[in-house]
Amino acid sequence: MPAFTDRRLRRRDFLGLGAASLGSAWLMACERATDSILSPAGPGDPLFARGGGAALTRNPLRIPNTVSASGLTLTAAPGTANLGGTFESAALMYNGQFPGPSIVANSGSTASIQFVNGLTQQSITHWHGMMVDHEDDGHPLQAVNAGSSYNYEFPIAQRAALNWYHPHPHMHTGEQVYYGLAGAFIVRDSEESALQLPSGAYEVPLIIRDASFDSAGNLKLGGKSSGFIGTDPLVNATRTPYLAVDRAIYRFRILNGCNARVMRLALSNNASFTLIGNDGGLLTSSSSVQHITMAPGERTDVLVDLRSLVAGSSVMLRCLDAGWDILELRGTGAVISGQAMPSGTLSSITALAGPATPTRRFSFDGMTRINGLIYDINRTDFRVQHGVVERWRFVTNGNAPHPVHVHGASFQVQSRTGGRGMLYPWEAGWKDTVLLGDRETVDVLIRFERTGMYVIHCHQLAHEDQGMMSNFVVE
Ligand SMILES: [Cu+2]
Repeated sequence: MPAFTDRRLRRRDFLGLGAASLGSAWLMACERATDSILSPAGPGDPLFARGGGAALTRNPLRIPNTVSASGLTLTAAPGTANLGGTFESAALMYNGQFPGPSIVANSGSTASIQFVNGLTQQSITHWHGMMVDHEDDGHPLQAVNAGSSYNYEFPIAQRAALNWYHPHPHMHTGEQVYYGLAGAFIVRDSEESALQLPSGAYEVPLIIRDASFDSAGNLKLGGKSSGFIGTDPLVNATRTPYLAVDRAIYRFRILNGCNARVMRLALSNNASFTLIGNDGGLLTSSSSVQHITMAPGERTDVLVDLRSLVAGSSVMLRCLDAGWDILELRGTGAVISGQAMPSGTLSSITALAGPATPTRRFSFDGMTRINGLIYDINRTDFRVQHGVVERWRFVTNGNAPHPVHVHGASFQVQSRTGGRGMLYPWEAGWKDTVLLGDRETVDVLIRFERTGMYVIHCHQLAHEDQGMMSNFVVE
């Protein structure tokens, strides 16, 4: 068993003065929140009153600010989040922001991040999609108590991609993510920058998720074992958002940040997305897709050509399955020149060569088990040799969707039989999360380069919290 305590000890050293230096605000919030992980957000305050049936007023899309991965302190704590316009909610936030700040790092650099747990329960941060050693992965065993902290330091040793960060304490991931703890972790490299993709105001992260609200407008988490399905969409924690867009090509970095909902995204004018990347970064070439299915945890990288969108016209980003207009793209009419859609090869991806028959089989059973076992944080369920390509087969006996997520390595999806019976363009290249539907069998090839304990789990967060997770050791 690797040693976990080292970094927490260093953290406690920090914490001795850390609790004081954090100021009294979150500590007071913690004290108030005796029955809940949330501090009360003043539901009696008229500010929070929300009349039903009000005309739909759209709010400017919130764009999280960016921070460096070097020397970052990331504090999770209760607070009050503005959800656009007059919408406010009690929330859990990283550095007082919902979503958390977008962490940006170059491939080849080093991340040094101090996580401070200002919640009232255990937490730890997982860097979803980041290829890091065990100690930096945010394994549930590394969860730190309220008021404690954890030091991360790891090399950014991977290609450009949109990754993300969120809590990973056993049995509490769902509620902590739901109430606001999530943010983008963007890795850049020279291969990507050479493509001169839209940047600055024309590269927009979209963390899309669902939510429900109580009568005071506060986030409300209902449902348990079957998973949470919310009544409304949130994009970057903005309710009914719009984005003012120029006559330009936009690069949208999309994350499905829902606890359980699978989304099928499309544009209201029936235009296509130009798909250029997914979980693990750029695809080998772009492709036009009219809709994209994304399960919780999955990412896509798309270009949308809005060069003909005149002032006063709008295009809606929609979720077809929910029947939602998620985001209004509202034309300013300003013409931007000098952009071009990429053509030809975006990136070269070496196909993994591995066995034709499964090395291992994982059955995602019901809402709580993998291969018949409920997660035991102290149990190692299997061992994998590093540097060896294995074929993993994912099956289910029902209760899908089960978005299967593996820590410690990316994989390449080989096949889907049964159910939808096919692979989609956004499932090419490198993935770390793949959607397993009812009656489906999905095969992936995977190779681990780092040793240590990691987890495989369902990213339907109620399933994960109820035990649909498994420890394995790469040796
Ligand atoms: Cu599941």
